[in-house]
Amino acid sequence: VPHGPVIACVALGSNLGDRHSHIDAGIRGLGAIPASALLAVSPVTETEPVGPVPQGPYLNAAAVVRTALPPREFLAALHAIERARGRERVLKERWGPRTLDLDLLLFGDEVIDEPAITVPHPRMHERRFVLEPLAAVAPDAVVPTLGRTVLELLAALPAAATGSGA
Ligand code: PH2
Ligand code: MG
Ligand code: MG
Repeated sequence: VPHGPVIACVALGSNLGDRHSHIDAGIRGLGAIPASALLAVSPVTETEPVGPVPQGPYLNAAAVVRTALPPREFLAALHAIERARGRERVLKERWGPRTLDLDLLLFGDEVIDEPAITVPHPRMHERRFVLEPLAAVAPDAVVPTLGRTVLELLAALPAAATGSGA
Protein backbone atom coordinates (compact mmCIF):
# COMPACT_ATOMS: atom_id res chain seq x y z
CA VAL A 1 0.00 0.00 0.00
CA PRO A 2 1.61 3.30 -1.04
CA HIS A 3 1.72 5.90 1.71
CA GLY A 4 2.83 9.49 2.20
CA PRO A 5 5.96 10.64 3.97
CA VAL A 6 6.45 9.34 7.51
CA ILE A 7 8.51 10.56 10.43
CA ALA A 8 11.33 8.15 11.27
CA CYS A 9 13.40 8.31 14.46
CA VAL A 10 16.98 7.05 14.45
CA ALA A 11 19.46 6.45 17.28
CA LEU A 12 23.15 7.14 16.64
CA GLY A 13 25.98 5.56 18.61
CA SER A 14 29.77 5.22 18.40
CA ASN A 15 32.45 3.90 20.73
CA LEU A 16 35.33 2.99 18.42
CA GLY A 17 37.93 5.23 16.78
CA ASP A 18 37.18 8.91 16.17
CA ARG A 19 33.72 8.88 17.71
CA HIS A 20 32.84 12.49 16.94
CA SER A 21 33.83 12.04 13.31
CA HIS A 22 31.69 8.90 13.04
CA ILE A 23 28.65 10.61 14.58
CA ASP A 24 29.13 13.63 12.30
CA ALA A 25 29.30 11.34 9.28
CA GLY A 26 26.15 9.61 10.49
CA ILE A 27 24.32 12.93 10.69
CA ARG A 28 25.55 13.96 7.23
CA GLY A 29 24.53 10.56 5.90
CA LEU A 30 21.03 10.90 7.32
CA GLY A 31 20.78 14.28 5.59
CA ALA A 32 21.67 12.66 2.26
CA ILE A 33 19.16 9.79 2.21
CA PRO A 34 17.09 10.00 -0.99
CA ALA A 35 13.49 11.21 -0.77
CA SER A 36 14.11 12.24 2.83
CA ALA A 37 14.76 15.34 4.94
CA LEU A 38 16.69 15.55 8.19
CA LEU A 39 14.41 17.51 10.54
CA ALA A 40 16.21 17.50 13.88
CA VAL A 41 19.32 16.20 15.63
CA SER A 42 19.71 16.00 19.40
CA PRO A 43 22.80 17.07 21.30
CA VAL A 44 25.57 14.44 21.28
CA THR A 45 26.31 13.10 24.75
CA GLU A 46 28.80 10.66 26.22
CA THR A 47 27.23 7.63 27.90
CA GLU A 48 28.49 4.68 29.90
CA PRO A 49 28.56 1.45 27.87
CA VAL A 50 25.59 -0.81 28.57
CA GLY A 51 25.59 -4.57 28.09
CA PRO A 52 27.68 -7.65 28.81
CA VAL A 53 30.70 -6.80 26.65
CA PRO A 54 33.44 -4.70 28.32
CA GLN A 55 33.99 -1.70 26.03
CA GLY A 56 34.63 2.00 26.00
CA PRO A 57 32.11 4.81 26.51
CA TYR A 58 29.74 5.78 23.71
CA LEU A 59 28.72 8.98 22.08
CA ASN A 60 24.96 8.84 21.53
CA ALA A 61 22.45 11.06 19.76
CA ALA A 62 19.05 10.81 18.09
CA ALA A 63 17.64 12.23 14.87
CA VAL A 64 14.27 12.78 13.24
CA VAL A 65 13.97 12.22 9.49
CA ARG A 66 10.95 12.69 7.26
CA THR A 67 11.05 10.12 4.47
CA ALA A 68 9.03 8.94 1.53
CA LEU A 69 11.04 5.71 1.34
CA PRO A 70 9.43 2.45 2.40
CA PRO A 71 10.77 1.12 5.72
CA ARG A 72 13.04 -1.61 4.32
CA GLU A 73 14.68 0.85 1.91
CA PHE A 74 15.11 3.36 4.69
CA LEU A 75 16.79 0.72 6.86
CA ALA A 76 19.04 -0.29 3.95
CA ALA A 77 20.11 3.36 3.67
CA LEU A 78 21.03 3.34 7.39
CA HIS A 79 23.12 0.20 6.90
CA ALA A 80 24.91 1.78 3.92
CA ILE A 81 25.88 4.77 6.10
CA GLU A 82 27.21 2.39 8.76
CA ARG A 83 29.25 0.46 6.19
CA ALA A 84 30.76 3.67 4.86
CA ARG A 85 32.24 4.16 8.35
CA GLY A 86 33.91 0.76 8.31
CA ARG A 87 31.19 -1.00 10.24
CA GLU A 88 31.20 -4.75 9.80
CA ARG A 89 27.99 -6.54 10.51
CA VAL A 90 28.99 -9.86 12.06
CA LEU A 91 27.28 -11.99 14.65
CA LYS A 92 30.05 -11.75 17.23
CA GLU A 93 29.59 -8.03 17.20
CA ARG A 94 26.26 -8.20 19.05
CA TRP A 95 26.50 -5.91 22.10
CA GLY A 96 30.13 -5.12 21.13
CA PRO A 97 31.97 -1.94 20.20
CA ARG A 98 31.14 -0.22 16.92
CA THR A 99 32.38 2.68 14.81
CA LEU A 100 28.87 3.82 13.91
CA ASP A 101 25.54 2.31 14.90
CA LEU A 102 22.34 3.67 13.37
CA ASP A 103 19.29 2.03 14.90
CA LEU A 104 15.83 2.53 13.45
CA LEU A 105 13.66 3.32 16.47
CA LEU A 106 10.34 4.41 15.00
CA PHE A 107 8.95 4.52 11.48
CA GLY A 108 5.78 6.58 11.80
CA ASP A 109 3.20 4.43 13.50
CA GLU A 110 4.24 1.30 11.62
CA VAL A 111 4.70 -1.97 13.46
CA ILE A 112 6.91 -4.49 11.67
CA ASP A 113 8.34 -7.62 13.26
CA GLU A 114 10.51 -9.54 10.82
CA PRO A 115 14.03 -11.00 11.10
CA ALA A 116 15.46 -8.22 8.93
CA ILE A 117 13.54 -5.29 10.38
CA THR A 118 11.83 -4.67 13.69
CA VAL A 119 10.09 -1.37 14.41
CA PRO A 120 9.52 0.00 16.93
CA HIS A 121 12.97 -1.01 18.16
CA PRO A 122 12.09 -3.69 20.73
CA ARG A 123 14.41 -2.45 23.48
CA MET A 124 14.27 1.31 22.99
CA HIS A 125 12.04 1.86 26.03
CA GLU A 126 14.65 0.28 28.37
CA ARG A 127 17.53 2.46 27.32
CA ARG A 128 18.28 5.84 28.77
CA PHE A 129 20.99 6.36 26.12
CA VAL A 130 18.21 6.12 23.51
CA LEU A 131 15.28 7.82 25.26
CA GLU A 132 17.17 10.84 26.58
CA PRO A 133 18.43 12.11 23.21
CA LEU A 134 15.17 11.09 21.54
CA ALA A 135 13.18 13.11 24.09
CA ALA A 136 15.19 16.16 23.02
CA VAL A 137 13.91 15.92 19.43
CA ALA A 138 10.69 13.87 19.54
CA PRO A 139 9.26 13.94 23.09
CA ASP A 140 5.69 13.44 21.88
CA ALA A 141 6.38 10.62 19.42
CA VAL A 142 4.25 7.63 20.33
CA VAL A 143 5.71 4.13 20.44
CA PRO A 144 2.79 2.32 18.82
CA THR A 145 3.45 -1.06 20.43
CA LEU A 146 3.41 0.51 23.91
CA GLY A 147 0.89 3.32 23.48
CA ARG A 148 3.27 5.67 25.33
CA THR A 149 5.16 8.76 24.27
CA VAL A 150 8.93 8.99 24.40
CA LEU A 151 8.67 11.45 27.29
CA GLU A 152 6.41 9.09 29.24
CA LEU A 153 8.79 6.18 28.67
CA LEU A 154 11.77 8.27 29.77
CA ALA A 155 9.94 9.32 32.94
CA ALA A 156 9.10 5.67 33.65
CA LEU A 157 12.73 4.50 33.55
CA PRO A 158 14.09 3.41 36.92
CA ALA A 159 16.53 6.07 38.14
CA ALA A 160 19.57 3.80 37.82
CA ALA A 161 18.58 2.16 34.54
CA THR A 162 20.86 2.85 31.63
CA GLY A 163 19.29 0.13 29.50
CA SER A 164 20.45 -3.17 28.13
CA GLY A 165 22.81 -3.67 25.21
CA ALA A 166 22.60 -4.28 21.44
N1 PH2 B 1 24.94 0.34 22.05
C1 PH2 B 1 25.10 -0.97 22.19
C2 PH2 B 1 25.54 -1.59 23.44
N2 PH2 B 1 25.72 -0.68 24.49
N3 PH2 B 1 25.78 1.49 25.39
C3 PH2 B 1 25.61 2.82 25.23
N4 PH2 B 1 25.84 3.63 26.25
N5 PH2 B 1 25.23 3.37 24.03
C4 PH2 B 1 24.99 2.58 22.95
O1 PH2 B 1 24.64 3.10 21.87
C5 PH2 B 1 25.16 1.17 23.09
C6 PH2 B 1 25.56 0.66 24.34
C7 PH2 B 1 24.85 -1.84 21.06
O2 PH2 B 1 24.32 -1.18 19.98
MG1 MG C 1 22.39 -1.39 15.48
MG1 MG D 1 22.44 -0.33 18.80
